[in-house]
Amino acid sequence: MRMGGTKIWAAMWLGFGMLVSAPAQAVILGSADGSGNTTAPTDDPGWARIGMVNGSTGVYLGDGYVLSAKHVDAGNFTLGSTIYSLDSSFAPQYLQTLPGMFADLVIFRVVSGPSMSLMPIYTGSAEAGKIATYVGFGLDRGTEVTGQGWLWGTTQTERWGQNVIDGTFTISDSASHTSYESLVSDFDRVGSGGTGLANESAAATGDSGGALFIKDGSIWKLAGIMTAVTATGHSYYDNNPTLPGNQPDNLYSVRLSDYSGWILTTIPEPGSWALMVLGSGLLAARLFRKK
Ligand SMILES: [Ca+2]
Ligand SMILES: [Ca+2]
Repeated sequence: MRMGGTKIWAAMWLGFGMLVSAPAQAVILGSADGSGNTTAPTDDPGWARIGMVNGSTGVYLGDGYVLSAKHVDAGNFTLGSTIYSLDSSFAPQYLQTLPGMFADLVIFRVVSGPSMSLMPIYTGSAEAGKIATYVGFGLDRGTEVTGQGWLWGTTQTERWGQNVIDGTFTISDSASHTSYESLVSDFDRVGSGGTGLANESAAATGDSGGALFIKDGSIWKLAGIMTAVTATGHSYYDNNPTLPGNQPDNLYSVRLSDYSGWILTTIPEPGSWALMVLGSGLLAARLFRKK
């Protein structure tokens, strides 16, 4: 764990003001006592690919490559009970989205990474309305704030939760040189007339770099990397008790469909990904023409 992590966060995220001001963490559950979902779900999107890096989360893509958030950055990667060393022969890769601006993503490689099939990346544009399964190693749920939600706890656990993808949002902050498209999920209340899913979830510190999976037909794909939440220290389904109704906190994840071309070309010898590279190359070309 690097002590600088917190500082980097503050510098990067305070600039987002009211909308996006804090890092994402362990998945916070809005149901029951919040301590569940610490083993793979029955329909497993990739539980065993989720590990820890620099005190936060990363996703093992296969072939030794790990995808995480830029503000988490590269480091030794713990997957299961094994610590895999950062491979210094492969420079960590970052994606410039505009001149001097970067997506909150990093790809790095570890030494002797486990053999695992390459994780498919979602390349479509129909994320909105789909149910996402989120997996991360962030802080656990803490003390309840009556009628609003929960404070964050102090321990970290791998946990999964779900939420509907409400839409997209452009995150842009010149102070942190960050600009990228995100997928947004709000933290709806579970029960008591709320519309939250049974496993409705938010995220907390330490979930940054964690996975947003969606099922595309019968295939689980990685569609997002958790990066930011509305506010630090709590997950609220109603962050404004003086206004009628619920004003939920949001969770933001990098929208990988916009950057799949970069991911697939950054990883050498993609082999089974060859066909996908062709398709996403077109996407990347379109993206650059727009700028
Ligand atoms: Ca929701
Ligand atoms: Ca309210």
